[in-house]
Amino acid sequence: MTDQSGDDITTPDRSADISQPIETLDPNERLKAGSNYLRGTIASGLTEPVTGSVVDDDTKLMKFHGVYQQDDRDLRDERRKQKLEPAYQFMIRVRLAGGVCTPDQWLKLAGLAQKYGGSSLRMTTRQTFQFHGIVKSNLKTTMQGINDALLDTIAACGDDTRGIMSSVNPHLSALHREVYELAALTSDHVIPRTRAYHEIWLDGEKRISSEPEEPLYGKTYLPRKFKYGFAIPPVNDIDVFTQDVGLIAIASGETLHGFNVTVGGGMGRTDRAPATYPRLGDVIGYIPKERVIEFAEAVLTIQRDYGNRKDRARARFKYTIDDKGLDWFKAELDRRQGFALEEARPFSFETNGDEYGWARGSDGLWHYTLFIENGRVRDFTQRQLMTGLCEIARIHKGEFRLTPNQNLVIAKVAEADRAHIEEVLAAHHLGDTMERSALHLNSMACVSFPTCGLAMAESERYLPSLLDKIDGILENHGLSDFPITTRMTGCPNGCARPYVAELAFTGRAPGKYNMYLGGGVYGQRLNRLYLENIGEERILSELETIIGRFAREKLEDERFGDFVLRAGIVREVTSGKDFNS
Ligand code: SRM
Ligand code: SF4
Repeated sequence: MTDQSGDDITTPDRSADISQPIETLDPNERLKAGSNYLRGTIASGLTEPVTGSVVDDDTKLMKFHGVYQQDDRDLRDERRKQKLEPAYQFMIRVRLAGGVCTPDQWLKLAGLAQKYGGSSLRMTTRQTFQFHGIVKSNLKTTMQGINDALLDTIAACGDDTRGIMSSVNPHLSALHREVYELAALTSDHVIPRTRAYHEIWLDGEKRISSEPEEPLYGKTYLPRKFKYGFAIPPVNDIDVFTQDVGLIAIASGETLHGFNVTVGGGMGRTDRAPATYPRLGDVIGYIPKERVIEFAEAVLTIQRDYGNRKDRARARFKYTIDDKGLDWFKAELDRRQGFALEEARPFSFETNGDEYGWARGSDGLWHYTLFIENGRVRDFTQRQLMTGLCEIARIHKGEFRLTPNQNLVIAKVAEADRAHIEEVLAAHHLGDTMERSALHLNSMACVSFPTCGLAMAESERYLPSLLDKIDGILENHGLSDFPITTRMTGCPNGCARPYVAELAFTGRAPGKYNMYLGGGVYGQRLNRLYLENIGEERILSELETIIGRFAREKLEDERFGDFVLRAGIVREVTSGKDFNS
């Protein structure tokens, strides 16, 4: 079999351990192998005027370039009735390791959103920006605008290494800077090398070279998405145990020594498919900081070579770990990286939430963490988030950091500039967001309707009103403003990392959710399914009873997630496989 460039694709290059003929693998493997390193027919499809969409194969390849084809689901039925094609549009996800951007980049991205993306930017649970609603004719211009902001969207989606996360809170310091820089370096090292991105989106020249185009990935890239995250104890804001690969900083004060490493985390699952489950990563050892890149590359190549390429539902790294076993994995890792892991060092986490308001860093600069409900930046009637944050970007001399909880840190503010920032926050009622209850401040919802093609129930547009009602229950039981980590997703895929929340809801059908209880407050424990497929009335009546008991029986300082286990309301989940039992 040959691809568009005439090369043999029967055996993917560099994937030495894939012995099966490609015909026996998942069709996506054939697509990748035959795509001429992610080019497909994307370039010509963009100029096809008859439809607002691109052909199916190209929608899959575009993901590797950070672009998703979607349609406005609010308009689906109406357009179907009118015999029109769906209202096709595209989502673009920026690659922003560690969520750091400059005020100038903020202004450029906001400008693009205002022009092409419905005047809205979405900050994601992995610390980056998404544009929604970009029509095909504006796609290339928007991608070029992102490039003008000195950013790209390479590997923001697709079967490759996704956006790399890095802890933000509580106090930015030299340690945070060093860890962030390692995260950014790792991201640059593990993204695809194909020139396709530059050729298609930036009109880059086609270069003829005898060098392999994808020395790390080969033609078939990875079996599935692959996620790294760097955490800095005591804050587990990135939910390190949910990452395919986690690195937990081990430091003395501001001096970084290295990282404990975790493997095999992940949230995605499918309802009624017991072979799929969320799993927490295992801490397998320690590496000195100088070894991060070697480690990151070695893990990636193991998944490249041994990940399941026949069944996409079981293609994530967590299943490779469970199927092959941790001992096998560790031996293979040592062999590939050429050094043995050291024994893991002691560490402890206290929270996975954000600390709001002003905090002073070790260098004397100030950082303001602003609550942005579900990461949505636009002008609301009460609060002009888009306008206000752009005004801040115009006067701000430091940087912005997007948090893993969908919030924003206005970082590195000099003492002398604080008052000015506060004035702008007040003028646009942005600080008012901090007056939300602890329940809101500890919540996250995924995007879901109207853009997500996989959504089964509302999430971002619904969670705030549900939280108001739960706040009412807390108040009735004398627990006003009690923090409960609450997360909602519109389907079981887990984009807001619901399976580690104290209280979680995942969409089953319009207005219906599975309800989960018992996650840990620093992301250390999976929760358990409590009730399936229930609507708001039942959710509230169940919570009325459980929160009532919690108010009466809770121990001093006991958190809700711990209480539901102690009280026997749900059984503790002991492993990913146990999640479905
Ligand atoms: Fe996600 C697919 C949104 C973080 C697990 N995710 C999607 C898609 C692209 C739907 C699709 O495939 O058509 C969603 C686009 C919705 C839209 O309209 O924007 C989507 N995921 C998001 C974001 C934007 C949610 C948010 O509200 O912020 C997050 C973007 C992160 C980023 O910047 O890269 C997002 N997704 C996550 C996370 C959380 C994380 O990584 O920390 C997870 C769970 C962790 C994990 O990967 O296990 C996650 N998304 C999924 C899955 C399930 C994967 C699996 O193992 O089964 C899918 C579906 C898939 O890949 O087939 C998915
Ligand atoms: Fe879409 Fe489901 Fe992810 Fe929500 S959890 S954004 S509904 S894929």
